[in-house]
Amino acid sequence: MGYTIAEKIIKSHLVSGEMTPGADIGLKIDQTLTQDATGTMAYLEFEAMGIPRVKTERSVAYIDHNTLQTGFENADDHRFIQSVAKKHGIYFSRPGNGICHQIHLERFSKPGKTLIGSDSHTPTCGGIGMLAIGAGGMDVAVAMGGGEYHINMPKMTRINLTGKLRPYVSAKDVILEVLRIMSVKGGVGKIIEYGGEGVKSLTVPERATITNMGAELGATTSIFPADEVAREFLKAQGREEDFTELYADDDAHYDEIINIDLSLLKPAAAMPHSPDNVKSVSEIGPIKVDQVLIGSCTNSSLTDMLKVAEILKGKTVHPDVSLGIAPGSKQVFNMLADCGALSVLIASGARILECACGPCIGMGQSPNSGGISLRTFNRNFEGRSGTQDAGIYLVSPETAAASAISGVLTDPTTLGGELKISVPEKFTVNDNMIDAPVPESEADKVEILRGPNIKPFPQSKPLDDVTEGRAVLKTGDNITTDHIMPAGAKILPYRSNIPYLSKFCFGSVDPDFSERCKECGGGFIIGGVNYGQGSSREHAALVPLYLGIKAVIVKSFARIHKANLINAGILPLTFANEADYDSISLNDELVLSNVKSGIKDGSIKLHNKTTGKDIDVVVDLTDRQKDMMLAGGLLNYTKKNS
Ligand code: MIC
Ligand code: SF4
Repeated sequence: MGYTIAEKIIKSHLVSGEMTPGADIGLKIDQTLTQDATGTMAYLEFEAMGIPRVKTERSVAYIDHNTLQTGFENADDHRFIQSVAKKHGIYFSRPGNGICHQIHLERFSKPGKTLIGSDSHTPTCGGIGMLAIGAGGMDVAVAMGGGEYHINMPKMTRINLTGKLRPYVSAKDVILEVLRIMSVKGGVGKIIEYGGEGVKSLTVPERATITNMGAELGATTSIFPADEVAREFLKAQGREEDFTELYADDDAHYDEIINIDLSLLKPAAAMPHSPDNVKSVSEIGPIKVDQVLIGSCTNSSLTDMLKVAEILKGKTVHPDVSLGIAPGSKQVFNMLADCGALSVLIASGARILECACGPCIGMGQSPNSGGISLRTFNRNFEGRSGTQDAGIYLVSPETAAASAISGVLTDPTTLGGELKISVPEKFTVNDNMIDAPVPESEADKVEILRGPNIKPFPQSKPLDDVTEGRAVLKTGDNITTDHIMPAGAKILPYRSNIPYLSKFCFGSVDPDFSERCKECGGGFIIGGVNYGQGSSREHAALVPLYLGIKAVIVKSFARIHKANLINAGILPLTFANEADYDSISLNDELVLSNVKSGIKDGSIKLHNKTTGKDIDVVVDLTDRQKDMMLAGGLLNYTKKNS
């Protein structure tokens, strides 16, 4: 039997384990990326490992998230990351150069290679045939040090694309359709591969929009074949030598097949407050819009921006709408300026934002109270925009631009005609904002610049065999890491200060959580299905660790968060019988007995002292994860084994 694209890459990078679905596999990692909101912690962890030089083919540190500098904290973190990068062999993309995923795709992506990044949208580079996976910062630190990256061998889903998108229907509408079909938990434990005749009609940036938002499916990653279109993209970037052809074998086996006819798709929107709450724009109707934002790692390519400029040409943004546009990279920004499209955007009244994540992570541009904001981004979780009662709709650049002019949600296909843009054959290549590290022989001379905001991160200890505590929180389903550890302009500057961050943990779910943990000396969190979906931020594990959380007991977990809990030495448990979720209430006193042998055997007894009930909980860990839990987390495990 033949192999899928992902299986081919896994096979050529397999260091340990067997390629059977669910089994633990260790992969050799060729490239890593970090961004600044997760990077400071990842590099502190890398330093703690004591390895002088990264062992990957290419590691890049980007500054793109924390670029609103309202105090010294962010700038200090940037300096810290810059100095660590210089010393330890990491390329450094300076603030202003753009969003990590967009730049990585343009300048460093290579079909057939492996990439892990401390950001959940790392699968963007799957658009060119890389196996690109989002991970916790500690996993990235280990990979930089030459260690394997472990995942459970995913199942393979094939999405067959036929036909061709109609004018004004966009790659974003394709992934919104996939989200509608599969839901935010439909991709858990799977790699989503795209294939079929329809693939040829999609450019690499369009493919990258689709793989980027595969993160919202909960998928391990998404990937497209590396075909002639991929070769052309690399050639346009002056990197044709980085091309390798990569297709699935004709007789490759897929566990699931989904067919999508591109020609039937309509412009769509994900309605508040979940990326899978998808309807067609025409079905939702012409709701009044207060804000439109175009950009983010999902939709900020030159193609996206040129389409927007074409729609805005000669028009003025509606008086009741604020339109913000953030090109994804300096390359995109430069080329927009050179071809005159930037002038069109400015003339329309758009507020041009710097090339960065910006409003996508709540760094500015929060909507008005109860405002409706259309965004070309990938997440619309409640409160993420910085305005708790705002309603965020995720749409394509075409829908965003058409609605910015009309002031109401507008189906762009009603504009009629063709949407003609011309993308140059050669991109403008200027890597002057990417600094190379110093040679190893000069590393000693580089001083690490540590600002006062950088505090030591919490160290975990092995769990006691009898672990007691209260249920300090009980949540519902689909809790995101934005709920656990919110982002936004006010809190993000403290990503390297866990004690300060801890005050905001679960703030929007239960404002007393942090205080309660302090009073009770920590305890247990009880949750529903898909607990920890969304961002890869390991702070959503490190902060609970700091607050004394010993175990999280839920109906099911999202992949990256579960790995982050294990890395932090917090026990991830699931109910053997989901109905038992109802038998635990807030503040109940719980006891886990036989923890150590239970970790080895896969099941632990949970006793609810308050109600007297015994509950079976499952410890679903690979052998390596069991050893990690027994050692007290990844850093202790790595120290023990090196
Ligand atoms: C996000 O989109 O939520 C982020 C900010 O990019 C995160 C990483 C973070 O929290 O720093 C992600 O997606 O992993
Ligand atoms: Fe940045 Fe938003 Fe992309 Fe996250 S999803 S990397 S915050 S642009």
